[in-house]
Amino acid sequence: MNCNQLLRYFCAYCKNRIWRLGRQGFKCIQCKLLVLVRKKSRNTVNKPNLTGDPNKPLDELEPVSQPQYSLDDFELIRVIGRGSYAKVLMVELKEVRQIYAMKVIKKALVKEGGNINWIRTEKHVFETVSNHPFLVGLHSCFQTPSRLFFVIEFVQGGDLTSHMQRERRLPEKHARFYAAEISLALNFLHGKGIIYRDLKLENVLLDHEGHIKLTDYGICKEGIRPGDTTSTFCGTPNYIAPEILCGEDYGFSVDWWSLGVLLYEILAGRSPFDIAGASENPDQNTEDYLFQVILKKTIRIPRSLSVRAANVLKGFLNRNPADRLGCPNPDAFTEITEHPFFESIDWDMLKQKKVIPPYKPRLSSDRDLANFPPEFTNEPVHLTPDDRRVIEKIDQSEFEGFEYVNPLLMSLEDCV
Ligand code: AFU
Repeated sequence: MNCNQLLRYFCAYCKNRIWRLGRQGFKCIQCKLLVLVRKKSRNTVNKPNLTGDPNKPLDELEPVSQPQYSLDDFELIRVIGRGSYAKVLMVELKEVRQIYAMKVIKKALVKEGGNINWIRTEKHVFETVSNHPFLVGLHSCFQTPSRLFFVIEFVQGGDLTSHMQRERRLPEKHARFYAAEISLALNFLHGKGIIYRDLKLENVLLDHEGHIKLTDYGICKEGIRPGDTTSTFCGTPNYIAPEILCGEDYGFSVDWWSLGVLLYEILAGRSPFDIAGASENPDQNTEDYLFQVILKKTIRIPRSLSVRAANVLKGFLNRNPADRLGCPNPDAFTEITEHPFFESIDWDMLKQKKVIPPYKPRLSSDRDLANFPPEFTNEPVHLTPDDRRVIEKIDQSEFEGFEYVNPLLMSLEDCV
């Protein structure tokens, strides 16, 4: 694939110029209606210009096979994260020397539970949210006999865990900015019928300017209409809402609880469920004990916080989801935007990324290591060679159609 293969395309419906790369079908950004493909190159351009002729005929269009990436297209640079099922690498797409994050999942592990739906969900959520300013977008997907690969836009500033390790706690003004951008991201997901279910410091990334981007859609729940509920027990212990712990059906409310926990953490410099001295007492170090604390212990708000901050925390950390800030009715988001804590936020400006972030990550180059967790920076990056006996047991039909390329993400900024 080559970035000089940018051709001229126009949406047959709204006549707007659209962009694509290689030989892939394309969706119009303006009306989001049509997927177009064209048989042959007419104008090969090096720099996109937006003044194409919208009246060019579309008669040369025909469906073509998707272009595909493979592991050979990437240089693996280093490990940046590791979860139970996946490893996340920093990689470079060699041809355009562009840095990406690559989530690598072993098919053998995916299949262990007999359920590969979460992979479909992760991919589908990526497709749904790519191009939202505060949600990490997908570049492409491909597979080898042993593994699945998600190539994800690289977010350069690292995550909020590392930021908090440097800062300990944030001034209310900074915390307000992050909480407000996260709220917009959550509200967008909810509007798409998606419960995020994994909001935590580690999943909040900062871009080069300091705007937030949420990542990791592996445990999202899709297809939730207002008022719908689900019941799977999942999440990261410290952030799990009481209604999940109680085994009750739950809805979007769980994400606002997690935002409460996260906002508490960045304002107070510790979790609302930390117990002083717990580390010395083994009984207080268990997950069960933590769950009891989440369910029952009175949450103490540090006196140093303003009344407004204390109130917004109490609002999100309300154990009754029906009374929780942002939850009671379908239009509950205005309850958040109109909360006194957010009074100084211009939500329209914020949505357009026009509010200047309180902190700009320091980056010397796009391979800068400053924001990397030290435990990973020395870890060698390589994928173990495929083992025939393992691969033979994999039902490859489960992964058919996993390949994907997102033409919108690849278009302008990455290819000029
Ligand atoms: C899907 C889980 C994690 C991810 C995707 C990302 C991602 C990204 C940059 C980073 C992650 C990044 C950059 C620097 C540091 C870190 C992450 C610091 C220590 C872990 C993360 N499922 N990851 N761009 N797109 N980390 N904690 O999407």
